[in-house]
Amino acid sequence: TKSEAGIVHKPVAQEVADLLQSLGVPEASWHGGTRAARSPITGEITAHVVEAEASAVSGAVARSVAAFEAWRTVPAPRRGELVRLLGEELRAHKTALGRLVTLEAGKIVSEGLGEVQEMIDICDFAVGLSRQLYGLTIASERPGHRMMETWHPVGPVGIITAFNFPVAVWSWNAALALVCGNSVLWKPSEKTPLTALAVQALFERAVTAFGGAPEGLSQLLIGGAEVGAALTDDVRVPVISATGSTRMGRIVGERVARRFGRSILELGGNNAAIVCPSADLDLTLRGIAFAAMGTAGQRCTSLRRLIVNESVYDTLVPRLAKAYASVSIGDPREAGTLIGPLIDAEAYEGMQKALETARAAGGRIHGGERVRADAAADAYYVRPAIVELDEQIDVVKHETFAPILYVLRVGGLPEAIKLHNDVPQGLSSSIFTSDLREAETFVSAEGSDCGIANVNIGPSGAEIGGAFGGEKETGGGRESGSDAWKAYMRRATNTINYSRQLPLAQGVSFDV
Ligand code: UN1
Repeated sequence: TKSEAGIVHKPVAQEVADLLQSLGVPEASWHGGTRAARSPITGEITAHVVEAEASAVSGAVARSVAAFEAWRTVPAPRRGELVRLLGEELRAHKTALGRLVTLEAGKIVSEGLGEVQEMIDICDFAVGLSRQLYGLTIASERPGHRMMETWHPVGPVGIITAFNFPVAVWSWNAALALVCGNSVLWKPSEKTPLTALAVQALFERAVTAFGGAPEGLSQLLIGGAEVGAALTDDVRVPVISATGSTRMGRIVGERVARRFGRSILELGGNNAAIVCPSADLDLTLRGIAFAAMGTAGQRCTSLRRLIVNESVYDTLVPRLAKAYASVSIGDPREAGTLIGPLIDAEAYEGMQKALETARAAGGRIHGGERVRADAAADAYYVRPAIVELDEQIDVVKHETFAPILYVLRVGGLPEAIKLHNDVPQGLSSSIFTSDLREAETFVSAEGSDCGIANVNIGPSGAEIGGAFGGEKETGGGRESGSDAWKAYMRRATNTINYSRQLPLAQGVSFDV
């Protein structure tokens, strides 16, 4: 197909097939199956993937338990070596896997590559971590006693991921879980099975380079909600990490809690930026543009609410509207494109519905219309939308997974922070200011109530080194860096008596 820029692209389905082959994905897994895989670039079907039945989950979990029982005895630094080799495979296949992310999720080329880079980064992090699974030594109140804290592998970890980061989210969980001594079971989004198959193939290559690992150490479960439910309900899976909508997370969280499992939930965000009078407006504009329009507004960290001080509103918002009007929307394979397609028709309809609601409530809308419908009837490209509102109406409090930026005008910082925190979600946030007092207030206990709070950068595009996740309806989970690894292990407190006496704690006497 010939693009607007005159570049001739291979047909999407052909390129997908070539990439799957080059990544070593067995053709039997994506040819002749029951689940159609699509590309949002054209909306066309690219492959037919073989699915797992919900009834197959139990057997997969049994294999995962067996793999865990062997893997947990492998020294952690040696486990790290497998993850290092996975990182090597990802480095070697970065271009191909990044391209597949572009074809299957619709990300622009640099973001597809960036997602694979994020996987490489977490592998590096996990390799270092494999020698740093530190516990504490604790002073005992009893003579001749020592207390310590030991971190042990916990068991199979279930990983449920979303379409928008079809491969990176698995890696944040899997790289940590594996060095922590666990096995993993992955249920990818129904919208992105092909990238999952590719990652599984790369994992298998790493296992071969490693000299073999327990069978079933990392398994892929492609299927619908029933497969996710079977995984979620299985008592042999002590940890379920789920990324996606709050609606999904509420179901998963409740089901896991019912059997006293642990869940790591990474759910909806409704991320805001506050723009203060002293903000560097050039930088602010660029920060907002990437965070709000990048990835076509389909990151959980995407900027959705802009809270602008009245003194800069009339300078900033028209400039922003201009940037929105001229941003390049199109085929994400093309070099100049910044905004690729929405994932599907449902995403498009959700966006239009939110815009209609905002319009009816008096919102002033810039952009938001469908574009390129003639070039690709089954693909959904939109111009990102700005919606100026007088107050934070109900629709603003919901996460619409599309590029809509609601803009609100405020007086001082206290009013801005109040509005900022007045939504059910609590993932990411940011403030643009050159005033130290404002910046520090925003990141203080009285400031942003989110898991991520940034100064002079937008809310999206976090590095892997920090713990990633958020509060309230975002679910409270933390993945990736810092000490997020602790959620993938069980903690044992050990008291060791090296004396010949048996003193009891709290001075209790019990002489028999
Ligand atoms: C997501 O959208 O699910 O901070 C994760 C970011 C990325 C991760 C987004 N590192 O935007």
